[in-house]
Amino acid sequence: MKASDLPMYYNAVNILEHNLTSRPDKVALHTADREMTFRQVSTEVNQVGNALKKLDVRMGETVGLLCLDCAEWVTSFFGIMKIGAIAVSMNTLLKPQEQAYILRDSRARVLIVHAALLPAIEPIRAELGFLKHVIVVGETGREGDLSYRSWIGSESTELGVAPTHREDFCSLNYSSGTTGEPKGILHAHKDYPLTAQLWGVNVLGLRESDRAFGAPRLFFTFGTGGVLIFPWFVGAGAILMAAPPRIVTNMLDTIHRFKPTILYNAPTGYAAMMATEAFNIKYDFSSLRLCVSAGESLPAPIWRQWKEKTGLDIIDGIGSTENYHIFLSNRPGDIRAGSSGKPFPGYEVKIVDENMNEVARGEVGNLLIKGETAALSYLHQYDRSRRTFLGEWLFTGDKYYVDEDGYYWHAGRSDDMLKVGGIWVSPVEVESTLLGHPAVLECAVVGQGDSAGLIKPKAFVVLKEGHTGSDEMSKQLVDYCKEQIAEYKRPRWIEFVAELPKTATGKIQRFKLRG
Ligand code: 3UK
Repeated sequence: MKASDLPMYYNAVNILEHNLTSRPDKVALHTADREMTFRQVSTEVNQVGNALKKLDVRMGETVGLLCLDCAEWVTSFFGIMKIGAIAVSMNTLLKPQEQAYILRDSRARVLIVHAALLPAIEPIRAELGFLKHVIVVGETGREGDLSYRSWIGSESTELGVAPTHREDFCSLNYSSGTTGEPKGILHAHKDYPLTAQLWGVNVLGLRESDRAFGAPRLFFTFGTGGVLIFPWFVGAGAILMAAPPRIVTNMLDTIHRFKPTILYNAPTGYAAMMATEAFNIKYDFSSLRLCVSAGESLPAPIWRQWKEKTGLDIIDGIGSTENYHIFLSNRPGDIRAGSSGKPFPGYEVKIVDENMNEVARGEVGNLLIKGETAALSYLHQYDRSRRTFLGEWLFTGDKYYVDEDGYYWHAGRSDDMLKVGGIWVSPVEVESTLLGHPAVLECAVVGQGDSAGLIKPKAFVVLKEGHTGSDEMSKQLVDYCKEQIAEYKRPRWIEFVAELPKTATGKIQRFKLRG
């Protein structure tokens, strides 16, 4: 499928509405408080769209969406898209000042916010000159704010779709950079069906009978695509959970109750489930047929332990907000544990050196990708855009190499790679080795200068329950690494910590650990 296969005037609300002819009464959304059919969702989407128009929201304008993963996130998102506006999918875990940056940068005039998240907005409202209307999902806190239910209550359930061009923008996500302000990334209507077809259908093999569930939240494109867009593209169901996925029993309870067939998570999420006593006995996993991991590389030991305990394969694929979703992936029936799999039709990839020349097979270099779903730039960030969006190619910032069989292996971020004794060491490889040790729950390896000022690997380790950090344990771990990988790659220091710093989306923030 190519972008040019879509009608020139296309609106991604089609991903919801194509279901109205074939399966209007099928349950489209399963949530703890309500179930909605495709018809019911569509009716409410129309009401949201009409209500937004009454607030004078026009094509091309942004609407902030700061909501837990509940039905209102979905109806708002599609309502915004359907009238040709741009949904700003806001990260629910950010602090007020970060939300203020996003609302200012995106210039949202209307904000739809969940009552539970009002505390992140209240302290900054006075600073937000552009923000005129606040719609609250739940009880309103303040005079002048509108409550979502009464806001849409008297609106017509009929709404024509805006004549958007397939290349018009429909969503804006802010990607938590490792340093600096978050980067606003605009995606177009075309990116939704394309990613759904290219990876969701062609690689993952989604079908109508599936039900998707995951820890990645709807504000993150890994979650929006995986849990909502791709399932609806094929008429499958979506399971939403408003409760925080970092509490692992929330995940387990939801799997048990709603019986998903597809599960999305980051590697740390899979590790957390497995660290729960008898998780696969106490909770019913029998509905699952496939699991997906992304966000960071999935170490082979986690892949193997999960397979052993659940019998399920995890499909690891690398994606990014810049590309909307996964562009390099393992696939059912063709998995190499620990790798990111292989390229698939729709995306080209290449690995280049500092001079943009392709490196030899087996050598580590910078991963570039080319495909029709890449964003065009970062909003208001000219310099960073020019370093990332290189014409047809997207500079991912990831280091990769290809093995003899054509599988791609992540070797850290451009800025995470370590030169130790003049030789590249991938912190990811050291981490993945340590994770093979039975006492290690999680770990992160960063570069630290030694007494001579030379960079060496240092490991921060979270131990599993029942193990304690000690000199003896450090020695055991280092010896273990020496056994498993080249000796120069071993960590020179081990620090035991209770937890690792992570981004809102669950990625370990190695930069915070660098000395
Ligand atoms: C890293 C991975 C190794 C990599 C994402 C799937 O993570 C997503 O988007 P972000 O913009 O981050 C992108 C960066 O994260 N990464 C992601 N997946 C993997 N590294 N193996 C992986 N499987 O550094 C990449 O450049 O937050 C993932 C779908 C949609 C997404 N937005």
